[in-house]
Amino acid sequence: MVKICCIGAGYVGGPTMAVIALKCPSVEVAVVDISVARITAWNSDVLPIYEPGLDEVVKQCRGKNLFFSTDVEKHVSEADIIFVSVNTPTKTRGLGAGKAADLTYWESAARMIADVSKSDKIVVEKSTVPVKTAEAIERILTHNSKGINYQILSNPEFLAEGTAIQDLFRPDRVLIGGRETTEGQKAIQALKAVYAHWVPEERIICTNLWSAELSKLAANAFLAQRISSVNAMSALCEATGADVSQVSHAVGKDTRIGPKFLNASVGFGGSCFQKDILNLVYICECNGLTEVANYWKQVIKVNDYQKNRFVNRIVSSMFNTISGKKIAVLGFAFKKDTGDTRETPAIDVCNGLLGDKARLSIYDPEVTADQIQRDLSMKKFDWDHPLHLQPMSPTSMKQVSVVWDAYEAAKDAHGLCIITEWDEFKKLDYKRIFDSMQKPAFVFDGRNIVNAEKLREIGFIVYSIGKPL
Ligand code: UPG
Repeated sequence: MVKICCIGAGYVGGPTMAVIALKCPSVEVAVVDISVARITAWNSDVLPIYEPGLDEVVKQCRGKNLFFSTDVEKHVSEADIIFVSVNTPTKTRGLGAGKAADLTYWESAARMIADVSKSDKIVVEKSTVPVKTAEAIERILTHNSKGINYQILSNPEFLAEGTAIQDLFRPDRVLIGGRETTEGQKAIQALKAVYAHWVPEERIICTNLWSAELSKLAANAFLAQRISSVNAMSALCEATGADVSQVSHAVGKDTRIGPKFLNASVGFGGSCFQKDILNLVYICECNGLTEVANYWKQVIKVNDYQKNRFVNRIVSSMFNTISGKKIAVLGFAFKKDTGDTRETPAIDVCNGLLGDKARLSIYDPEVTADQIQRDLSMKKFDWDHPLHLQPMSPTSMKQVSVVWDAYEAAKDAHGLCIITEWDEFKKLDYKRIFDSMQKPAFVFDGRNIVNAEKLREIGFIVYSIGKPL
């Protein structure tokens, strides 16, 4: 029986291992983490992350061939294949601060593996890491190897939050990078055999280590670039009377471009895009490729511009002052079907509105009040794209309330802004909302999900992204 151990029970490690366990009954999978609270949650009825379909998968395998444990050393030493899925946040100080990935957790995982291993291991990079990380990891592992053979593979994750289980069941591709030696190729085949339980062979791409590492950063950079491109167009649409939905539909019909990731929005968020692009920028700079670095940096700058533009539009359309006015904020997560708020555009938008002294009433179906308060009081790290938006001071904390219902949020509000595209926001009773709001009642749709025409018939003044008024 092949034994797999995954270090890190987060958004990637948890769902990925659960699906491997489900699809490979002959493989024993242990997910380990030093956080007792997190492992306890994975072993309970309330999993630590919200992801459609995840509950069922975990229920089917937990206790059979899927285990969650804090006994990191035992499971690592017993495993044949070790996935490392620890987080790699952006460095906040020192060399490369604001751009480079902080590999502290990775390095300690590698040292621990080297300490406890007694047999040969395949170590798989699952979390996104800068190109050439495998080389450093290899050095740490083999430094004191006691004759143990380590093979490093890069197997980046392409799942998106909210659709993780579907993405894992039917991936566009699985990417496995390894050394071009006989042992390296053998390791690739061993991991390939795991995925081959459910992924068609032609979808499993095998490359060298550096291609696999870089492909992950490249894929995220290309996706984010599409959003920044369409968002840049949305500004031009607003200035000219073009409609960004019509433009992106027309552009996306060109099969060479395709329709995906062309939805204009208040801006992209999430733990990956910004971080990975910053990483790419840093790697380019380290290699003396200033123009290339600046090119990718611009993708992030346009994203910051889009968030600022949204705030400015709210302020200017509400007669240049929102001071003391109540604004309902619908949605706080970085996208629908997740409770994740990392890098969500909601943080910058809310801080921008608070900076202009608005009172906010925030509702998100999956984000807790605690989380929202924490996010809004967090200091945002400025690299060289300083936003005008400052974190909340204790006084502005008082300007925020978090409520558990969209109607409650909208009551007596002057304006309503939609930040996350939750399906339930499409189906709200907008007549009821209009009746409960101050007049004139404004709607700022940061996701283009409401039927603006219908809302205007009710009496709302509606602003969408990149659409004529
Ligand atoms: N977004 C838009 N317009 C679009 C598509 C997305 O504004 O047309 C926004 C979306 O709302 C979100 C952000 O872009 O704020 C990112 O969305 P998405 O890519 O769906 O979510 P993630 O879960 O962050 O997944 C990305 C990659 C995935 C990768 C992961 C971690 O899609 O392949 O594994 O990041 O690296």
